[in-house]
This record gives sequence, structure tokens and C-alpha cells, in this order.
Amino acid sequence: MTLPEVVLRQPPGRPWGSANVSPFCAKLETYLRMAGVPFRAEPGDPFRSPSGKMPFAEIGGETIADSQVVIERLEAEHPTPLDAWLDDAQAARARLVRRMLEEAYYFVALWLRWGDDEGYATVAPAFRALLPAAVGWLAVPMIRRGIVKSLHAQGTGRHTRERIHEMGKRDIDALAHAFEGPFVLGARPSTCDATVFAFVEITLGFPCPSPVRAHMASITPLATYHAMMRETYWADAGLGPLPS
Ligand SMILES: N[C@@H](CCC(=O)N[C@@H](CS)C(=O)NCC(=O)O)C(=O)O
Repeated sequence: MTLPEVVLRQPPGRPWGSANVSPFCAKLETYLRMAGVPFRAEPGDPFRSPSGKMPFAEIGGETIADSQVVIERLEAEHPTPLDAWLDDAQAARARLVRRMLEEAYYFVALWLRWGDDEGYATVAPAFRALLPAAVGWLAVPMIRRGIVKSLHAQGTGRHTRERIHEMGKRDIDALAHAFEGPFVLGARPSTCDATVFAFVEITLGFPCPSPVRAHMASITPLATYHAMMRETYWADAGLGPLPS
């Protein structure tokens, strides 16, 4: 069975030499690369996304939003799905790790970029570069206000800077303890690797020093894993060296 070409809609470019500005887009592109699904990445317009978020994908004439929904759809159609070898306990561990990163650590990473003044000074120019010159100067502070509001509503934004750093570091410790090696669940890759790689990538690849980034970089199994994933699946993408 031949898989149809997927059109991956996401923010363009490799800001700071990193896979994508968005962890969910980096996750989906990593999956497509790992699973050998033919794809073409095109700039995405969130107003054309069924969920209003990115990434979204066009598969055989259908437009589907949400990295996980797209992955599960492709896994169901794939002749050799990445998760076929998982038993129930491994699938449960994969879900716990994925949901911890996507539903908890994500907000720490979002705060590091948009809530923290130093992070914002780094992320703002990269976002302006994604927008037409005339709107960037107005739109980026508006995006910041919206994200700060959502961080407050979700709860992470109500903590002190120090506590947010601590939460991120403890999430990273949990990830490191759940990690088997050489892939997240052991000898073979699974879809969970797409998520883990993406969140390690957006942390280590964001060029604004933080205690969270330094902590992740200091955990040798995660740093080694990150380099292995980049080399195995992303070698042709021209990703840059990690910021110091
Ligand atoms: N669960 C979604 C999350 C996607 C998501 O939150 N995307 C962000 C970029 S990292 C977005 O499009 N945010 C715009 C918004 O919330 O309006 C997925 O896995 O695709």
C-alpha cells in the first residue's frame, strides 16, 4: 500500500536553526520523517485550520487539525505503524509521557518564551519575521498579551519565575527517569519519540539561556538522544548547532 503525500501546514522556516517554532509542528514533522510518510511542508494559515491551531494537514483531500489526530490517522493507515510493537504497559507509559509534555511542560516552555521578558526578547523578532512587516510590530505584542492571559487561565502563569523554572526541571527529571534508551521506550522507535524529540528540541534549540534549558542539557541521556534523533531523522533539514 502506498501512502498518499501529506501536505503539512505549519509556520515556515527553522528559526534559530531549530526544527520549528512550535513543538506540535516539530512533533508532526518528526513523525512523518520517522514513519517514512511522503510529505511536503507548506506555510500554514491558522484561519484555514479546522481547529484554528497549527499544525494541520491535508491528506487525500481532507484537512485535519491536531498533531495527535493526524498521527493516529496515519498510524491506522500505515502498513508498518511505529506503535505496532507496544504492549499495553508501554502504550500507557507513552501516553503519560506525551500528555505530561504536551499538557504540562508545554506551558512552562510557553512561559519561558512569552511570559518571561528575556524569552520574549528572543521570540519576538522570530515571530515578527513570520508576519508581514507592516503588522508584525503590532501583532506580536498582541500575541504576547493573549498568551500571557492563557498562561494565567491555565495556571502556570500565576507562579513565580523560580517556581516555574522548578516545575520545568522536575518535569525534565520525570522524563529522564521514564526514558529507556536508545529510544524513549527502548530498542525501537515509537510515536512517543516524535513528541519527546520535539519538546527536547524546542528547549535545547531556543537561544535564550534559562535554568530549565541548562538542566535539560546537563542530562546526558537526553542530550545524547536528541543528537541521535537529529542525525537519524533530520540530517537533511539543515538544522543549526545548538545555542550555547
Ligand atoms: N493539540 C494541538 C496543539 C496545537 C497548538 O497548540 N498549536 C499552537 C502552536 S504551538 C497554536 O497553533 N496556537 C495558536 C492558538 O492557540 O491560537 C496539537 O497537537 O496539534
